[in-house]
Amino acid sequence: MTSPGVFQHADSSSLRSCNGAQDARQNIVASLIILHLSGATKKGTEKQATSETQRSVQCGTWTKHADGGIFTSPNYPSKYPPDRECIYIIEAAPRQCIELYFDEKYSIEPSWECKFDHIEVRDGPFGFSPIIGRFCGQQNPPVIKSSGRFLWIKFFADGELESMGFSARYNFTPDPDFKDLGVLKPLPVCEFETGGPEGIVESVQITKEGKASASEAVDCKWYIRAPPRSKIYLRFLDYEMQNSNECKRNFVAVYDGSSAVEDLKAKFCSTVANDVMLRTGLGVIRMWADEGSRNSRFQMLFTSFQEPPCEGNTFFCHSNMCINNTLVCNGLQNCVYPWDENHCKGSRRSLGLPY
Ligand SMILES: [Ca+2]
Ligand SMILES: [Ca+2]
Repeated sequence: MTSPGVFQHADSSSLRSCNGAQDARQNIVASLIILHLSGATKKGTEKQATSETQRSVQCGTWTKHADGGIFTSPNYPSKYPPDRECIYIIEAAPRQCIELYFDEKYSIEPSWECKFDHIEVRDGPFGFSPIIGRFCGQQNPPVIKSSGRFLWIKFFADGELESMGFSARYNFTPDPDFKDLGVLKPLPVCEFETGGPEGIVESVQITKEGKASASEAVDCKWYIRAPPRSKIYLRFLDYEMQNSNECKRNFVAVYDGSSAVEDLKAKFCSTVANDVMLRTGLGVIRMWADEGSRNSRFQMLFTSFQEPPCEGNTFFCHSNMCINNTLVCNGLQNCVYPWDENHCKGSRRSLGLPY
């Protein structure tokens, strides 16, 4: 199976769902997120791409195109520069998959198992998602199909010997896992805003606040804003997915800093969900549930905290958290360990008092 310059770990089972989905190719809105501007382009904007190529020097900037198209290695079709690592993430709309083609002129410094320059493609949104293949040399990679809504692509160039690079084209196809469900109906708008020293976000808000009926598929987001200079700690009080381990049908995701895919911090769809410590003061909780998963539920306590040294009106959690004094002995565990609820003598009024 392995030919020189094409070092593949293709797991056919993980790619099963998008095979045979070539029919009914639709022009679906989705986005390409590029961690590196060099050579980034899309259909019909090649001139703009040239100026982008000249302007950007290092990897690390995100950009998004709503209508898809193509992207290339830096300076393509001229030689790519040395010492580059560029991450591209392609995101399809719900119930769509991605097809990726490397069908233009292609050349990447060849090496044994592509240990030097290479393209690495993974089936998901992360650098730890299942690997589809690693490619280098003169032979174009094969057509690549995602099993879900994301592909993660890394282009790596080491310090010496450069080549022409690649130009990749992508489009979207319906996910056959959902073919019996037909076209996804437009989802109801479902967003919540909250904040303060603590609070609870929970799935029952969806129907209680009239965002969706109990039989509609939902894609809901809760935006949690901490006070200035604070970060957010999230603790699950309740969590159960109706269709456990079927992440395409139901999940709860946590984003840290924005609701963009690059800020995705954790995604839960199995039988357990872990507490999450955010690095920023903006947390986004997202719940996706299809029509047959509306019994999926979660309840989450958020606590805003500052880093020590703790100021006057805050309580030291004995971990790296200072929480608002009002959260001591309030009946909810706000600290990672229940220091704020110890020695309370069963009374909220013991706040600050010695026994
Ligand atoms: Ca090289
Ligand atoms: Ca508490």
